[in-house]
Amino acid sequence: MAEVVSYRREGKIAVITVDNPPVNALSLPVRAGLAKAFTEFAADAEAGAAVLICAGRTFIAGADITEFDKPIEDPWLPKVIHQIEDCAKPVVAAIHGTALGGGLETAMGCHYRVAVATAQVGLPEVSLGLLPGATGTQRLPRLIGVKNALDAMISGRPMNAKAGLDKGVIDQIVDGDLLAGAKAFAEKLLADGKGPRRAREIKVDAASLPADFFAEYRKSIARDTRGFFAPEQIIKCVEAAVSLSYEDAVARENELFMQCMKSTHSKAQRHLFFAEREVAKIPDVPKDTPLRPIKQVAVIGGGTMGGGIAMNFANVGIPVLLKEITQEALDRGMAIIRSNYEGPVKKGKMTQAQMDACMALITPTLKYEDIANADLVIEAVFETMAIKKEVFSALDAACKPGAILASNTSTLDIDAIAACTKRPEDVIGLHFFAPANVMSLLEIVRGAKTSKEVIATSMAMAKTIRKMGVLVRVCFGFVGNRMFFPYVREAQRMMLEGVPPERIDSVAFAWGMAMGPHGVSDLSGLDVLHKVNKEWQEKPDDPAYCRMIDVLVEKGRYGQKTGAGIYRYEGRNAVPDPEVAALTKAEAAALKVPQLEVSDEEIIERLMIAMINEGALILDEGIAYRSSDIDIVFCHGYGMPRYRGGPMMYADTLGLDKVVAAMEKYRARYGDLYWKAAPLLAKLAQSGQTFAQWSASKR
Ligand code: 3H9
Repeated sequence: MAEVVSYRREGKIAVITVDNPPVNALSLPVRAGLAKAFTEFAADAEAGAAVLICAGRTFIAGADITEFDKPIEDPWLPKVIHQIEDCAKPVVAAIHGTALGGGLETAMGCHYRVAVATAQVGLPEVSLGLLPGATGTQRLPRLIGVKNALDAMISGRPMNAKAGLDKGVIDQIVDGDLLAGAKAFAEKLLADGKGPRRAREIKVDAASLPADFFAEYRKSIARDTRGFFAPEQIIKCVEAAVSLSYEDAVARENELFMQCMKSTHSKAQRHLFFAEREVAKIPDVPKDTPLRPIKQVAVIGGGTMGGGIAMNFANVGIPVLLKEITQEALDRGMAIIRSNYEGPVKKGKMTQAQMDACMALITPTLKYEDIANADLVIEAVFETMAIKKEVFSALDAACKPGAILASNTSTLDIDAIAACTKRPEDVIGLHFFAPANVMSLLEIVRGAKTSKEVIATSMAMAKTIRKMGVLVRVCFGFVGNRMFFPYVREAQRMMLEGVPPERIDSVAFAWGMAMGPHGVSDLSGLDVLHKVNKEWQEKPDDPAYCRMIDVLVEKGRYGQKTGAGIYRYEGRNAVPDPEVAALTKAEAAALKVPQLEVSDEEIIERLMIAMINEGALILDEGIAYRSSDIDIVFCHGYGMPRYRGGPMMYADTLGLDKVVAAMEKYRARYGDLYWKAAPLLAKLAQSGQTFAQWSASKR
């Protein structure tokens, strides 16, 4: 096997190169290789200084995340970093690409750091449910100050080389060849008689911190980090940096890192990291499938959804035509888009010039002839099959051969839509989530006849517009909504059983959901859910099924948009409504629904397990390819917290035997209709497997 770390000397400068594709992660051979190379450097009397550099596309991008599920093997990273720092001769890190996590920690163990202008440096461990556990929590505050370091580690956001230079983590930006620049830097150190400069010896600037600094800092991040375990551990490490000796603080960092690494949160977040990369791999659509160029897009329907979809393309510089039926609707649509852009401009997140450039890329039109040249057309009209079919017939007539014809339907049969064109191979579902310009999920629905080229192009297009594209197959509601319905069903049923909706929502919120099921129902529109249920041909034969949605819709309570739904709204504030409580009580009596004492644990159990069982059916039917794809759908589209890893990962964490036992418990209470374990779930529970293992076995 080729050496992943090599040592050579060029004149007085030792060049230590890490070459471990794809991202030079610090796997055991790299750590061992670094330890060996720096031992060689220490012993090499001809070498006055060393440059640590990486081959390939990036400097070390972090610890090897795949190793965190296995026992730790020596040499552990902090040991290697201390060995580098303890070198008696100066060491310069030469950074390109992304020096992240353990990569930046290694660079901070070096005595000096130079970088090309395009490099990025950061400690993103928090997004994996971890903390920088190789002395990063101690070195970064020493180099850039406590507040800057906390901001960098709590957000996980990398900084560019210029920001790194300004803050003090980078010493020089190199123009031109990195190795030549780093060697010149090292030679100058030698010429100037400068030796090692150790970050650990810098004193943390604690004196300038107000007495209540950490308490205030905790408050300032509380909303954004709600429920997550790692951010608090990062703060504890920085408190240790301020109050303990370097050695004691590093020991504390190590202890807290281990707690993070073993936490279910980190396992879930690491699972999502790999899931988000795996999702792009489609077994029957090879990587080299030809892609169709997408240079002009058209969106049919200028409502809130259509406008949001159009913005995604304008944001990345792709011209979009927005087609409506009347001038009035078109003007309204363009006005909504304009006001959507004005928000970020006011907040300083976008410049006026950027907004103008985006607006200039969106062209309103009333004519189908204008879209003849579009490479991709996305229909976002009313969610009714008859209207969709009409639009697709018109598209078939108007669009050039090879154009991709997509529907933004959230539930309807893509094959039926495709069948009214002469080119079903060019038809696909692109299900955006509201608000379409904000939510990161894109369900890509392949029809029975959708071509591989169209699938591959759609997956690539998702990446271009910075969405997480998840490929699914046709069924009512696809993956997300099909699993969301049982979740709402249970929330609705518990309401009839006498559990106040606000309690169900607050328990779901405390579990980590961005919003409880009733709040979401009101936000999506009870009228929308009501209509979906009406169109659903296989709706469960159960008079209590989502009954309160129907009752409230009959009373004109559509949710937030009418100021009343399951809640009453004071502005955007949801307020429990005694009228709804009375209506629910009467309805429960009429339906003879027994009133129950339901514990918080049961609320979560019923909401989640109802979803998980549907997920198992979806996997068995091949609607989703692997369980981690489902997890992405819920973490990107339905406000599930990343530290749960998604519904299927949550099931795996609970243990599928426990999930089946819970199903049996409710089956005994409610019968077979909803609570019969899906065959795949039962099978895996019996064989002691997880959804993740089952998915991996299909590879
Ligand atoms: C850490 O450092 C802990 C320490 O503080 C303490 C230790 C004691 N390990 O994303 P891409 C794989 S925690 C293993 O598609 P890009 C990835 O799965 C770590 N594998 O490329 C993919 O594999 P495949 C802190 C990794 O160009 C392939 O590399 N560091 C790792 O879009 C290409 O990845 C981070 O959190 C890894 N660390 O983006 C950085 N990283 O081809 C994590 C990547 O089989 N990494 N892979 O699907 C990233 O953010 C991005 O990968 C990066 C490149 C920006 C580097």
